[in-house]
Amino acid sequence: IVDQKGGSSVCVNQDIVDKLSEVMAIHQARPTKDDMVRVQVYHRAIAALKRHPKRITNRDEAVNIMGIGSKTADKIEEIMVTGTLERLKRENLIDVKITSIFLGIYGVGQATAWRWFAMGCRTLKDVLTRAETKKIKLSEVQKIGIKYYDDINDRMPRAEAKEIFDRIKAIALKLDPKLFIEIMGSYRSASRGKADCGDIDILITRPTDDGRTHRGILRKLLRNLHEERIITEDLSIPEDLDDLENVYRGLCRRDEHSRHRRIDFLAVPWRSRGAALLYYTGDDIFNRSMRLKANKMGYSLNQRGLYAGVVRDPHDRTKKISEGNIVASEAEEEIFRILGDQQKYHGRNLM
Ligand code: DCP
Ligand code: MG
Ligand code: MN
Repeated sequence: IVDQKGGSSVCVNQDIVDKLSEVMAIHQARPTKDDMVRVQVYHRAIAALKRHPKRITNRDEAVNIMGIGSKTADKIEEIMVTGTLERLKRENLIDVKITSIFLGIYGVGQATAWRWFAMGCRTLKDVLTRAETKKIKLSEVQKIGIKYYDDINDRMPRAEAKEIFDRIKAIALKLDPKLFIEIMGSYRSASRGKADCGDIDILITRPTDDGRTHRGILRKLLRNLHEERIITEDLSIPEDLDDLENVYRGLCRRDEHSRHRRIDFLAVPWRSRGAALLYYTGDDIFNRSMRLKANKMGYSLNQRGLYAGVVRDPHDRTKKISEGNIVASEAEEEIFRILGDQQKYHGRNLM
């Protein structure tokens, strides 16, 4: 079973992490709401275990770790005592194994993977054959996802991410020397200490004190990167490339002998840079816990800023009745200060 995030760093409780990851993959492959909830539960527990510096020796130690509930602690105990989980021996894992192959295709989600499995597809070749006979309609993005399947599912050494980023940064600064361009994601987050990156995440913005913005820069930059053959494929191009706030996803490579790598650009208005830095550094578990903490304190946090006085529809928590007022967005430090001192635990270098 492939770990979708490819988390390769080894920790002192690695055997437990591995078994829990196997159970998580079972839920990940199946399309019910209940399975989706369980994926979150395991994802959180695994992240907490990876951060825990000491070897766990009994159930009590497990249950005392933030992010690990009593049912997960039971499972951890079972792994410690028996070396595995009864559940894993009982399961017929064929659907899990096959759908996890399909989920590795960029642009394929759980519903599609499941549908293809139910149609009888067992390999990528089966999918391509059915696409030829028009039984399956592949999107352009899914076609790219299959063509570069191995490259996209591989992780790159940090040094390669840095090399590609440095070239991009030089090109970007030629377009506008005042541009703020930084590499984010797993590369930036020091405490995560990963030796490799799943993709390259780049944040773009620009100070506005001279009355100018980064409007239009992303369009020019992408054109140059295509010309330089650094970007090789577009996966998602924003509707309006000239907006100040934009997300672009694509593939890139260092040179024609290198593998293709995933690359994301996030452009944000200068005033949102703190919230954007915070969000885009992650990881996703950390972000979720920060958002939860904000909600508990009566705030609302997203990649644009920290808001007070947001009123949500009690019947649909995703709907906002009132937008609230922005209380912090320009500096990461300010958001951390209001929400409490979490940066030490996360080990960031604040910008
Ligand atoms: N992010 C998030 N929630 C998501 C996806 C992303 O909060 N569902 C945020 C946190 C991530 C950042 O965006 O750190 C970048 O997303 P990536 O998917 O690129 O993840 P990482 O860079 O953290 O890991 P990887 O090395 O696998 O790219
Ligand atoms: Mg990343
Ligand atoms: Mn990314």
